Amino acid sequence: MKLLSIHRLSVSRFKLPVLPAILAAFLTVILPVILSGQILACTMLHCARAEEAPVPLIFDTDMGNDCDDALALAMIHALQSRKECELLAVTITKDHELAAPFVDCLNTFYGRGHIPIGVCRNSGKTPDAGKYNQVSKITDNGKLRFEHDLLSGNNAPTAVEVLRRTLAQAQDASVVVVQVGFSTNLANLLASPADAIAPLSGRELFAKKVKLVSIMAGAFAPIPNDQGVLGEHREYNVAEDIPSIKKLVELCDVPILWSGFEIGLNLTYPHQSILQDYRYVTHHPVAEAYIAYIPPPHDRPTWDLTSVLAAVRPDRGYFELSNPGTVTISDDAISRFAENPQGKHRYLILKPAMAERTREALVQLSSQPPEHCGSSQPAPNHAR
Ligand SMILES: [Ca+2]
Ligand SMILES: [Ca+2]
Repeated sequence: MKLLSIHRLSVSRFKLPVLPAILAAFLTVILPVILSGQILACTMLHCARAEEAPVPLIFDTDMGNDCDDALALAMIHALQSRKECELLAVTITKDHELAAPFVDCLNTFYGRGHIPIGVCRNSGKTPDAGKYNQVSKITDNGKLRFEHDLLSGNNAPTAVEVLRRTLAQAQDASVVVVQVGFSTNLANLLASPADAIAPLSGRELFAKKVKLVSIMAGAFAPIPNDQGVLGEHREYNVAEDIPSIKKLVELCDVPILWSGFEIGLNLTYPHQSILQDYRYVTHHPVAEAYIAYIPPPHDRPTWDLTSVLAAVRPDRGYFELSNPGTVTISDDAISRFAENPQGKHRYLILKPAMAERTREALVQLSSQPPEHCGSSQPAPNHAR
């Protein structure tokens, strides 16, 4: 008993002075070390982010053939406002003179109407007007609803000229090209000779300046046909210009990241977002384009948006990637992938568990208001 009580006493004596000492040591020595470590880590993270240059990006689009091109361009502007990318130029593969004005209209809406636009004239690729590019022509009381100064693609330079000039001015191995239409422009660029703009051939220029092509094309999983039977899929961007995508695959010396048809198909854009998230202005060119293309309620696949997200935010776990390999395109527009450790191609994989988070990122980015919205300032003067 005595021993026990002595023991108890010694324990309580031990506790009384030692616990506050431990607490004091924790507060004065250990906690500051932890906090400073965290602050240091945060500072390093912040610095790393701040020093990380925005991804220089070229957007090559068949604007007007489906509304995902418009959503994808809106996303690029949001990512540029977040300093995650810089849109260097837009080139167009839809051979109709209203595609370029609609692109300029969107760029101007987001305060960047000065961005160069190049067109593919007389290619004969989808020469119809499309369902929404005429949104750029809508007037209210005699004034354009969506201000812009490129009123016809006939007034724009060719895509090859814009691509050559943009790449010639870029840093080596820096540019990401996001191609979400046909491969017509890139094939023409890769076949272009040296000229007054650059002493390199198109292929040399591309290999020197481009670090990645992020392309929405092909299919890398079985796709249901009209009867619901799974099989190989002749994807639209491939089928519309088979010789050009074959040329791209053959002559492109930099990695290509493929977003197959199945990715956007399994990530549909919620039409509720079109009805609700773009109401920060009375008229929104992206929402009006979507509605002109196919009115809600319809959840359109996000094909082209996925190629933007994968290009600008590659490390955020939105997608998994295939092993390296090589894609080949058949004469009847089927894309096939063969694994090969030396291959320069990978394709995106969407696991069901990732879908909701990835979809929400696409929705939030494409519906993000422009920098000048919410302030009393109009869009900057250089916007046109
Ligand atoms: Ca303009
Ligand atoms: Ca497209």
